[in-house]
Amino acid sequence: MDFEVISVFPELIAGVLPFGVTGRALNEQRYRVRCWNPRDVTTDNYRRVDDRPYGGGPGMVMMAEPLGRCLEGIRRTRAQEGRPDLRVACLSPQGTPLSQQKAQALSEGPGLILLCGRYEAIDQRFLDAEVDEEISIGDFVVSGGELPALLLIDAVVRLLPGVLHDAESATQDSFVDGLLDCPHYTRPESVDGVPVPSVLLSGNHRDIDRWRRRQSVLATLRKRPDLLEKARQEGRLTAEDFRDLEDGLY
Ligand code: 4GS
Repeated sequence: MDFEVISVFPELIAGVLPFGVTGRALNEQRYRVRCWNPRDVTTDNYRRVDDRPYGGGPGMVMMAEPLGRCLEGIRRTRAQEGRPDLRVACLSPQGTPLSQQKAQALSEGPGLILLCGRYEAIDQRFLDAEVDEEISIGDFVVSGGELPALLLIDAVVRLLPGVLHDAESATQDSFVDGLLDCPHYTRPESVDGVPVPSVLLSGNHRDIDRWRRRQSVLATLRKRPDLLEKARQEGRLTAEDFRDLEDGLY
C-alpha cells in the first residue's frame, strides 16, 4: 500500500505516522508514505504556491502549476520504480464523507495520491483535470488537508492484513456492522464502588455476546439513531435486536 502525499508541510505527515499502530506497520513495511512539496517544484524566486482569487474575496488559492509538477514527479518516479499509477484523492469539505466502509475498500486497493490543500482553496481547473475523487473527514473546516490525510491513512492502514494483533482486532470495532461499540471494562472489579456488569464475570460467552450486542444496539439508538435506522433499512438487525429495542424503550 502506497500513499504519495502532496503537501507544503511534509513534516506534519512524517511527524505523526511513526507512533503506535501506524508506526509499527511502517516499520514492518506494510505500507509506504512519501511526501511531495509543491514548493520544491516552483520556478519563481519567491517559490509561490498560492495567489489571490480571481473575482476578489478573502484568502488565497493554490495554483494549479506547482501541483501539476508534483503529480508529474510522482507519476514519473513511480513509473521508473515499476509501481502502478494511483488514483488522486483531494481532502476537502466538498468531498464524500469518509466512512469505515470507504476505509475498508481503500485497504483492499493499491493506495492513493493524497492532495492536501492549504489556504482558502485549490484552483478548480486542477481539481477538474487531475483529481479523481474528493474525500471529506466531516462537516467542519480545518486549516489544511494534512490532518484529514493522516486520519484517512490511519483508518486504512489499521485494516491492512497483519497490522492489528488478535487483541486489537478490527472486527469488533465500532461501525464494522454499522453499530456503535459496546462498553468495555478492565481490572479492578470495583472502581469507586461501581462494579463491572456481572454478566462479564459469568464466563458464559453466549450471554456475554448477547449482552454486548444489546448494549451496542441500545447505545446506537440513544447516541446515533441515524445509524440504527440505516442498519435497520439494510437488514442488519436481528429479531433479537428488535426485541431488545422494544424492551429498551421502557
Ligand atoms: C477538510 C475536511 C477541510 C478546507 C483545508 C479549506 C484548508 C480545509 N478536508 N475534510 N482549506 N473537512 N479542508 O476542512 O477534508
